[in-house]
Amino acid sequence: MLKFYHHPLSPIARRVWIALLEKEIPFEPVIVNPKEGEQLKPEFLSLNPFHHVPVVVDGDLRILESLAILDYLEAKHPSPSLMPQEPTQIAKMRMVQMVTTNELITKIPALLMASNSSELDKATVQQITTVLDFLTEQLGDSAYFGGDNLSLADITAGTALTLLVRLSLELKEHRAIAAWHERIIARDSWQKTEPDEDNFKIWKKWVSSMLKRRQQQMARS
Ligand SMILES: N[C@@H](CCC(=O)N[C@@H](CS)C(=O)NCC(=O)O)C(=O)O
Repeated sequence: MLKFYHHPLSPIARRVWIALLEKEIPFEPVIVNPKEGEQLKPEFLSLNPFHHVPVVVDGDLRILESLAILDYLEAKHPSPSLMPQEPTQIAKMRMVQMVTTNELITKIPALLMASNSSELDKATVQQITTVLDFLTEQLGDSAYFGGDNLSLADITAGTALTLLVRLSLELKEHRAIAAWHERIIARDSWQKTEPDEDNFKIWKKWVSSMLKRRQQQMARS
């Protein structure tokens, strides 16, 4: 059976978790707890030398990088499809995945360090607004980024947006995205993978202290 190395509070591993649930692929979960430094142990480093979850092991094949894993799952288990077939929709899907990954997830530290969105610096607010404007344009009048059905774009953008909203991001200026977000979080796969309040607080505290430690290390060097 496919082995899924992850941590339930990792927003990036959650992309793969949701795809596994949406496709109803049987898997064996293996929890790698970064709080205990488990991602740095030799056993895990032999799977991912960059010490990140998620990792998937399917038979002899080991795959790291969440987007590569999503592509593999789609190719190996094409039904139900999470990949549009039409060239324009494929391009849109990949753009949404990459913009979310490169332009939005990078803003998580700023949102974490601010107790609410009014404390954010102007450049961060502008960047998030630009991403939300872009997502609005890509969504258009569709229910999902890939058209009528959920796609890998919704999974990648949806796991990021859900987290940012929990960290106080407001979507009221982006009504189409707010409605799409409501649609996404109502799905079983989102409900089953959403951390409860206690675990969310633990994650926030842990990531904040890790970021503070990194800032101090950088200031010293
Ligand atoms: N580019 C990687 C990033 C994965 C990633 O950053 N995972 C984080 C959890 S969200 C992690 O494992 N951090 C632990 C560490 O870096 O030591 C992917 O898409 O799979």
